[in-house]
Amino acid sequence: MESSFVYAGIAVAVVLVVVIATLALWRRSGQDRVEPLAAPARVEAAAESTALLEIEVPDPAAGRLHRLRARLARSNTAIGQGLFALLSRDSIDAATWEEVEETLLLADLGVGPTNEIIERLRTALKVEGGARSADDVREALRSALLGLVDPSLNRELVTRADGRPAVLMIVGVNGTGKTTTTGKLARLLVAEGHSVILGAADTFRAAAAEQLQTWGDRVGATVVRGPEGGDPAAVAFDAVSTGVKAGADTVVIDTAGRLHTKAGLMDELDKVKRVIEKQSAVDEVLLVLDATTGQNGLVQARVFAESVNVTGIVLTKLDGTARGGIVIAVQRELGVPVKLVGLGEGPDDLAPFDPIAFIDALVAN
Ligand SMILES: Nc1nc2c(ncn2[C@@H]2O[C@H](COP(=O)(O)OP(=O)(O)OP(=O)(O)O)[C@@H](O)[C@H]2O)c(=O)[nH]1
Ligand SMILES: [Mg+2]
Repeated sequence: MESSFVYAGIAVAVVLVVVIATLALWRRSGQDRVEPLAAPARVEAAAESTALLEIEVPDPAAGRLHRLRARLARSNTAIGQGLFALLSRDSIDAATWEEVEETLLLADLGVGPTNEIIERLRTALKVEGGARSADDVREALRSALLGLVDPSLNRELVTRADGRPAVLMIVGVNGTGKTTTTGKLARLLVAEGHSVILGAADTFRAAAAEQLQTWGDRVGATVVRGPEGGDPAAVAFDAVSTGVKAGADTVVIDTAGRLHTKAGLMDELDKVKRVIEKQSAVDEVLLVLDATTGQNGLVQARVFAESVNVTGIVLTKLDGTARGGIVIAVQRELGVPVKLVGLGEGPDDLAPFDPIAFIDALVAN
């Protein structure tokens, strides 16, 4: 009898211990669920970094065009001055015309435009008693070049749309300056009062999203990223829906320039575009070309134009070449206008392309 009391006591004690232990464990795990330790640390870190990060105010577009004109002129003096010297000779003989042709070809104008310019110059400078003033020569050169660069083309970028963000895709082969252009463009848009979302759809390279994040942080533009090696179309889609939810003005999508194969890259760009189009039109596809690559850039342009509907060209590194003729050649090749030009590595070294300022810089004294 007595021993059964002892057994019952032990049983009650065991049950009590088990119940208490279970309760204690449940409370602890409950706390873990409600208060993940990392969260407050992350919030603090974010607050700290926001406080440290000073948002920059980029230069307005108008001011920078004026500032960059000098640089544009510098990079192109070789063409302008070379032609001017040739055409100012006392007599322009066949050998001189050949030199003119060579100068134009070396400036990456391409064969067709070169022949056209020579025709125009021959007509404009024909005889007139041999008296060609410096102004006559400059004016003939200016109007021949201006005719080819076609000032009548619409170069306006679509950066706002009705009731949704405008969507811009930045495409091109690796190293041409896509990410840099995306960052500079974000600054240009912020300077004009747009709210901007950036999409890091180059998931091919580890550092790509980080590079874009740095640009975004500097001007306070949200950057939508995905996992490395993830689906670029999914990142682009997320960026656009983030833009829609936030009521942003413009979404700019940076894409990869390098894949295992060229066909793979074109398929991917096509897919990115189609996936975006499930929720929004794509307003601009801007092809980024490196001006220093000359004729090679034209080959690239042709390949891209066959795969995606290119709406504008961004010609980067115009500061690093005396071959500004690519502006004319690439427009001719694609029938698509140059809309922006890159004139340096500085954050505000991107300018809307102004054909008249460009040609004036080319033939300036
Ligand atoms: N001088 C000069 N350099 C430029 C210009 N635009 C871009 N660059 C430089 O070109 C290099 C490549 O630029 P990125 O923007 O990384 O090129 P990307 O096309 O994104 O390259 P991938 O992501 O590898 O395909 C960088 O060192 C830029 O600073 C320009 O207008 N002038
Ligand atoms: Mg890039």
